[in-house]
Amino acid sequence: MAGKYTLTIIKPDAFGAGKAGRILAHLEQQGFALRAARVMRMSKGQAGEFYVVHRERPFYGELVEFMTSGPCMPMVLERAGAVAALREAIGATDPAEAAEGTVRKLYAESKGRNAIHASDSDENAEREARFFFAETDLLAGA
Ligand code: 3AN
Repeated sequence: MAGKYTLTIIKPDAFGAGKAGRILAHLEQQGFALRAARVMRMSKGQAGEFYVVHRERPFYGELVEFMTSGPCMPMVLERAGAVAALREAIGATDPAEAAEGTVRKLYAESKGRNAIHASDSDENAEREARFFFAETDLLAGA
């Protein structure tokens, strides 16, 4: 996986507002290819485990509540230098600080309801892709 792939999630705010197609089109225009996708509503247990690195942070409970509040859309995307390229394409965590033309500037509401997740390292991209997808899903997209 290293280098070419990253994991993104269109979060419940953006998915529920019907922005998933526009966000995917935006990313495809920036050279990302869709390799795996699903639509699901995360359980509290799944969201808690996915964000376990944040469990000591004051917003952890709010984050788990939000991520389980409706359907979301995890996807594996492929591009050269995928992790760094997607972090740049989504913009800063707080949409008020996100650069013009980034997904969060265009589609996010707030620091908590910020439209999209993107892995922050190759190691986490691999862990997160395997969290949502089976080996056969990943091979099918390769
Ligand atoms: P990013 O998503 O840009 O990597 P992180 O890793 O600092 O940001 O935070 C993970 C997630 O936690 C964010 N996407 C956001 O949904 C949520 N979050 C971060 N900071 C806050 C905050 N101050 N209040 C509420 N939610 C937050």
